[in-house]
Amino acid sequence: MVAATTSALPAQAQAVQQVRVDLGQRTGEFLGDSGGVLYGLSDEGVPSDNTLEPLRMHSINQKPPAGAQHPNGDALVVAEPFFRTGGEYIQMNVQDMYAEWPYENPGGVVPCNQVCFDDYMTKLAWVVDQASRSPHADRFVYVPFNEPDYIWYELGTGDEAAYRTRMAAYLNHWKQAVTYIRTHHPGARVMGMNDATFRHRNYTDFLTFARDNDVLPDITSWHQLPSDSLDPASGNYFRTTYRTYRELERELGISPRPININEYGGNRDLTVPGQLVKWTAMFEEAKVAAGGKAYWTAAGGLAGDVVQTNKPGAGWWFYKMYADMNGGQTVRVTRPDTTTVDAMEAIAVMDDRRRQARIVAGGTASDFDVVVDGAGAFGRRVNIVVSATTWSGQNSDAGPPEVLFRGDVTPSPGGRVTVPIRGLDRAGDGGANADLMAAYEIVLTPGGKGTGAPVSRPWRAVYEAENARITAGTVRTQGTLENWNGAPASGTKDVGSLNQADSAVTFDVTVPVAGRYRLGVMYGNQTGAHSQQALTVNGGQARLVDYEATMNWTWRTRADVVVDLVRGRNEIRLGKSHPAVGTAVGEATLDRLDVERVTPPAPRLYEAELSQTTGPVGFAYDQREQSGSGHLTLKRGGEALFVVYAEQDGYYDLDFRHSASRQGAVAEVGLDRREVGVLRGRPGGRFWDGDRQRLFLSAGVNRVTVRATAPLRLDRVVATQATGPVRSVEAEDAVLAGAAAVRSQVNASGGEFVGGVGNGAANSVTFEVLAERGGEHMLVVHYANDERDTGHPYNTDIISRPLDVSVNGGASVRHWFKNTWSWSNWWARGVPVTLEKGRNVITLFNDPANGATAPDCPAPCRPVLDSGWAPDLDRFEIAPIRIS
Ligand SMILES: [Ca+2]
Ligand SMILES: [Ca+2]
Ligand SMILES: [Ca+2]
Repeated sequence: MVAATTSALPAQAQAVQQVRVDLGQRTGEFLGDSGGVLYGLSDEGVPSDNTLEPLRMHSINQKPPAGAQHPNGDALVVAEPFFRTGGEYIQMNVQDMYAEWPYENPGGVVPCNQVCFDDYMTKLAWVVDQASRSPHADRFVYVPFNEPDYIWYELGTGDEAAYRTRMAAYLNHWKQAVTYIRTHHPGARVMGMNDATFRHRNYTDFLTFARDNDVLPDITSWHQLPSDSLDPASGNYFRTTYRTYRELERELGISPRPININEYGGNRDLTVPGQLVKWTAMFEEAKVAAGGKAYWTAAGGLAGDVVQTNKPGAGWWFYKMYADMNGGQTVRVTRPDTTTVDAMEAIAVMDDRRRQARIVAGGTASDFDVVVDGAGAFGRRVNIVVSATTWSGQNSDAGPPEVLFRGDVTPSPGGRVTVPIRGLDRAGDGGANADLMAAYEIVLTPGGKGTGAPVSRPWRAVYEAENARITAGTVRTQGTLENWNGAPASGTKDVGSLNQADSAVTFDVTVPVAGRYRLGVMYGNQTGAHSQQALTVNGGQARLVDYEATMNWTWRTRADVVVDLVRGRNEIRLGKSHPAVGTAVGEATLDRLDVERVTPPAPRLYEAELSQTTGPVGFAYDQREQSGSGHLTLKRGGEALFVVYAEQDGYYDLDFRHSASRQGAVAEVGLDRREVGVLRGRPGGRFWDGDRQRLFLSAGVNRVTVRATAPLRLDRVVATQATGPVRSVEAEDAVLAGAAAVRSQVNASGGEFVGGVGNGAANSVTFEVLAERGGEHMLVVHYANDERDTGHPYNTDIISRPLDVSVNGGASVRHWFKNTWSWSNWWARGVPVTLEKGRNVITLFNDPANGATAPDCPAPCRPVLDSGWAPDLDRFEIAPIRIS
């Protein structure tokens, strides 16, 4: 195996920039409330609870019940998953009752006139009626007007006379709306003024009026969207708008409101860890009580951070690093560059209870040192774990952050530790330097005890398509500081228009040894169906590489191909055609080629002391035999939550390392909040015992919990791929009823699928399963769904399709299947079913009678919330969730 093995921190150098962290200078409780999102949830289960709970999200912004603005994301619907996974409150943009963007103005004039406002009040009355009767009534926050500087009132005008007229109308309407809400929904919170851009003039007039008329917002909100939000020289720099706003409150004698920057970031920022750290660090420094990613593309995926429904992108792992700071106190961070737009940022916390310091830094292509003062608090030896998550494309999943260094260091006599952050040890383009698109996490704990194996990683290289040899193709620049709402691209560029017979991109790839390598082609495919390119390695046998459809040309995913390479230089060509295989179907844009040495799948290790905990849990760092730097001491009711990553749907062995003084069951093991087993104490033996659970995990993230029923110590969990009794059934082999019919599709398993399911229980798919034992099983549904609404200026308006699942004729359970971008993209989603021992009959359908409706909603609105159709069904896998 060729690997980059690290047993020491990289050498320190004189010339690199330094970010300083002083663990002795506390700046307040870590809030961690900026992981919110606009339309990040679209349906029950989309995205999955697994992707929500570990992020400890504070607030989200969704449409009011039955709103016409988007086909999904109804606040009442997503309230259930959001609140059960720990969310605090949901904002509703009342005007999202309207269908158009910008919102249709029923009066036809600016500012909104009486016709307009009367119509608005019918909408507001509906929203208040629905929200106030919800079991979550106290957790909805009203946003009466959205971007009034732009919509209906156009308060952003530079014409002072027009401004005064418009602002007077707006303030009058604000007062009436807020009064209505507070009268009819006592205790409800109101947020405003929610301008697209913060303006001193507008907020001065708004706050003065609101103070004098007793209609102050409970939460103040505005948006920070363009890159100048990150520019110290700009009036729109967030640190400036924040300071201006707080000064305004003081001048006006208004008590400090919580602030929610409920839309932040452009497309070039979203999904990119190195950009996300810049935004969240500013918000955390200001102790902004909440912030949310903007909605530029598609609903139901946390603004691109969740791929499909349960797979994490790199951005998801960034927000997990951020959430893991929860419980700490922020400490002083001194940035190396406070004057340049888009410069690096960092957040740092000290957590006395856990005895951990956590730092997340990044967003720079220049190497840097993290200089930590106050590290003497951890003792004479400090354990350091450095890991990184870097951009994985908008629609391809990312594994857990890669550990770059793990080991003990000795602080200087003054308590200083310097952690050099260099490249990700990748060959090829730019890999030697710190990664601009990456966020780096540094965790400090007491060292000196425990065992940590040196870090071993497969050899990797990255090659930008725009730097390769290009024939009949066009290099395009994507998201940049100036083009802030362009999609991000690796190196800001990609290669498109590869649609001529001789179009090709040829990479010169140099590898250290001959052998098998995985090529990760980062591409975009807006053709709506699978497309292809002809691949040759060193002029050898050609083959066609298949590319799933993506949302558009710049919404990238990764196609993996395994090839044999020779030692030294290799020529890898991706072209439109090749004499041996003919012309490829369709076309694709190319952003980057990742090259990775194929190594055997390695177990993944999760240290308990780095897990998320609740209840009576202590952190100990005193056992010489422990793995990592420490372990947990759980008392009855204490819980550790591990985010366990699975490359694919399938069985994994989970090995729990623990110790207890009591014989027998000492803890419950949970998978995705279902109990699946117990840990047993074996006192008198070795200090650390092991228990193994073989569980069926879902591709992406899984929540594995250990909840103590008696005191125990918990050291770590190791997950290793395993095998088990997975049964597979092609949908076309099932019993079809009614309109359900077999159809052909080249990318479907077996070349066929079943369509026409839906619009009544009679149109169904039924198949039998023999279960060796009764209990919970996972039903993995392979499906396609490209239903969309009529379109939207900046969103794809995708629609999730429901499937009613009935076992042995019992009551059906409804699950939602997210849009797959194309009718030929076959994705998989596992849903739990309970089977009896022996023969079981599973029936799938979509009965619209099982869908939610809102028959009395005021037009334009959506009286029927769910699609009447089921997704197209390709095949199913059925597997017991746990096998002993
Ligand atoms: Ca590129
Ligand atoms: Ca441990
Ligand atoms: Ca099939």
